[in-house]
Amino acid sequence: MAHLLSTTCSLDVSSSNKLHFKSINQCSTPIPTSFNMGISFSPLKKLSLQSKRSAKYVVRASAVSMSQEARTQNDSGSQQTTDGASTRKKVMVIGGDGYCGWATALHLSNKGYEVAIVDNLIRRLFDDQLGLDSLTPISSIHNRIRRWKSLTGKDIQLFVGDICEFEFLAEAFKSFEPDAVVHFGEQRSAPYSMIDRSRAIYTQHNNVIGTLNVLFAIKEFREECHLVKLGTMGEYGTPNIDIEEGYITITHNGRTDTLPYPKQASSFYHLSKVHDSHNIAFTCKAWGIRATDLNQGVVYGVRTDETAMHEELVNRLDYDGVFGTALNRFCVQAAVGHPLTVYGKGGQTRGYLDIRDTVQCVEIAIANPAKPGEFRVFNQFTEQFSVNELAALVTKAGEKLGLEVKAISVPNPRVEAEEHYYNAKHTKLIELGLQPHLLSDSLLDSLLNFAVQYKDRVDTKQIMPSVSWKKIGAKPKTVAA
Ligand code: NAD
Ligand code: USQ
Repeated sequence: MAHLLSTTCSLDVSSSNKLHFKSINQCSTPIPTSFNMGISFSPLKKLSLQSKRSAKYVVRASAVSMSQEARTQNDSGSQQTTDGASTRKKVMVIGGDGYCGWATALHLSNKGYEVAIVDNLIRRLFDDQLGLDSLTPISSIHNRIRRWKSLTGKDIQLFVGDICEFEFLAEAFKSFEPDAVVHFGEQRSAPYSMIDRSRAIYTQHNNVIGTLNVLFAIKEFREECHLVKLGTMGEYGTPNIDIEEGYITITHNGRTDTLPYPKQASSFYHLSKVHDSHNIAFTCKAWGIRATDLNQGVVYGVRTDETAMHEELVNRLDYDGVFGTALNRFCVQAAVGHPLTVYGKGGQTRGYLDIRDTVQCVEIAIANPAKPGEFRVFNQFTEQFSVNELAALVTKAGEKLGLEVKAISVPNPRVEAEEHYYNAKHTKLIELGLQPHLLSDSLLDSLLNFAVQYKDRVDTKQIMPSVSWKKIGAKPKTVAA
């Protein structure tokens, strides 16, 4: 049986890809000098095998009672009970150790929500397996949470485990009793899902089964719980018509209906999100689940009010060719004097948003829940840019800081349209009160300065893209460190 992992746990994985939690203050993840990623690789299997073998997991909820909590002035996480009393809304953040999830967990905690993080820490293991690292040094999840408590007096509960294991998730649900679940806990890199067959299968299994388990957990244990699911703008692809928010009204042979907007995803990762959306929509209809699918664009930035409070709260920033996303990569490339890597013609246009808006959008979705049975879709981005436009903006900002920046076109490792129409609607979150942080010169300056601050940590070998959409095969991809 899978269990909830306490801060005093001891976890051992006896294989070449080792993950040890030796003590509460020390998390060591030895990187093998070389390994065959395919044959030995199955993060899912390894973690579940581990949970069956080990008797060291214990259940430990670390919440303190409300009276012990230091409340902040900006509390917005409370709700009225039927007898008029005020209680704090409980939000479970699945994937709360990741890039979007960590920033969101702290933001919600700061706003007065009672927060629990659920995460199996697999993202940290991917880095070790591929020999990658965040630009910023990130503390262990335990130290992060302890630091947050010492700075604010606020507790965040931690459940370490895999949501693909229903027993684990069920225990976490029964123990925490969430009013809302924010689900970030997926394998989220398109290139990772295109490395080889085992990564493709892992991605779809992890994402689709994990989400199905969340839906079953809500049905079984918390019927009223609002699911806020992170989807992606990439579910829509790049159609030659305007992209609507989730649904489109079509008249065909004289009859009219409002239907889910057509999906044309372009990686096994993006396809997993499409399947998630269908499963969620179906369970809203069949079981009355209330859900919001946040079709998020590409996120950039690293600082939020909360993560800026202490170096142990600093968020991860990926710049490598597998997990790094466009604008974050370009800023790091500019900082180290690497040419900006525009794939192909650079006309690829996507929706983008500042990570400060990710946390704001999630808060807005939680504060304005979907109705029972409603499958609500919001397009979560604030501006759209082509890759060439991003490169031009970073070049200009870099020159202002005295950096010599140039962009090059590299052969596109992906299969995607490089010149296309793109006009995606994104009004629903604005209508609910989103106040966007738009990409500005000052923001680019600060992002670039941030990248410069950590540039000694950059491994320039990780910058060029290494995963080809066309060359993916069943054969396990071998990587030597
Ligand atoms: P991330 O990889 O940094 O974080 C994901 C977290 O989920 C990790 O901490 C990982 O350990 C955890 N996780 C994965 N599978 C799990 C499982 N089975 N059980 C428990 N925990 C699990 O990713 P991110 O950039 O924070 O993205 C979060 C979500 O937002 C993803 O669903 C992604 O698809 C979506 N999204 C991200 C972006 C972006 O630009 N980063 C843009 C659009 C949508
Ligand atoms: N690109 C370049 N050069 C680079 C990196 C990317 O030209 O160095 C191009 C890509 O080819 C693509 C575009 O920039 O056309 C965006 O790529 P990306 O790597 O920034 O983003 P993507 O792979 O789409 O994935 C990211 C997140 C994913 C999320 C998605 C939102 O990793 O979790 O779902 O953004 S969206 O793009 O809207 O689907």
